[in-house]
Amino acid sequence: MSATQTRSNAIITAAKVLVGAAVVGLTGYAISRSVQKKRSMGGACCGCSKKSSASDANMASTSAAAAAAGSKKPRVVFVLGGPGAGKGTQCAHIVERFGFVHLSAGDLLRAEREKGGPVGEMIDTLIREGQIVPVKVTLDLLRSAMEASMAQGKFLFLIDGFPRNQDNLEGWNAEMGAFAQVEFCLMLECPEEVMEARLLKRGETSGRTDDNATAIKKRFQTFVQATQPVVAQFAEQGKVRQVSAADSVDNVWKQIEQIFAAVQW
Ligand code: UP5
Ligand code: MG
Repeated sequence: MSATQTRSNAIITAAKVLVGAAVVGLTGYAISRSVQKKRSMGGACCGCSKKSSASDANMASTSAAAAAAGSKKPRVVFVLGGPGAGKGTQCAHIVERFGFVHLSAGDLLRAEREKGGPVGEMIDTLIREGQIVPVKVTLDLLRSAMEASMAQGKFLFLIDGFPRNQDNLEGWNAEMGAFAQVEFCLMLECPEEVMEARLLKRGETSGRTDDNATAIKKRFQTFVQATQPVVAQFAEQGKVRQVSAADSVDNVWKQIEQIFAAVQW
């Protein structure tokens, strides 16, 4: 193993320990809130006969978020597709035409990386390697951004580039499942050679640390191994709307516009 790889592994391990500690801290916080709430209700969970349990902790944090935003549920469309499929490009059109809030998980992570520290270093390393950041980090960023928009009365969200693997999906379901309504997953289907050409072209000016031939290959591998199985699960539930994304921006948009226009937002 090279010195660079050893250092990268050490950063990832240290940051995962930190993220793990944060999870324990947050879970403890949620449990203590849950216990306090139940104590004030005489030990019953909600006035029903169900016994209180620590496993209600997730529900406690979820319902706290829901209460903070009032009773209206956010409606979410996940936008998935390989690296360079055009997720960000098409999300901009959807925002303009249908008034969604666009949250790119990758953009949120890149902004968080700029804050530095061990978590920033972990994000930096994982993005360069085309690997997926632990769900706790991404979900905290997504939830904060959603809550900020909901406080302004915005309830329609495009979540771009998430969930990317099983860990992401399970984290979302546990933390947000009861809080947000997932309408469908928009899947941008595009051959690798088309995506690669787009990303290499963009890499000439983007400054993105993962827009180079080596990182692009790793991103493709991660997409096939980790993200496509998640899309397959949405498909089993009849929740995938697929478009062919290899065409021009305008022609891809025409397909997407029809899909969104068919829904009452
Ligand atoms: N372009 C777009 N559409 C075109 C078209 N129809 N015809 C011709 N050109 C087109 O487009 C890419 C380029 O192609 C642009 O130059 C565009 O003009 C052109 P873009 O719209 O940016 O495509 P997009 O699919 O958004 O590509 P992006 O590179 O953003 O996809 P990734 O999924 O790789 O990137 P993301 O930012 O989502 O994630 C980056 C990394 O963050 C991940 O690899 C991972 O390490 C990490 N991450 C997580 O760990 N967890 C998450 O939940 C999310 C990200
Ligand atoms: Mg993008």
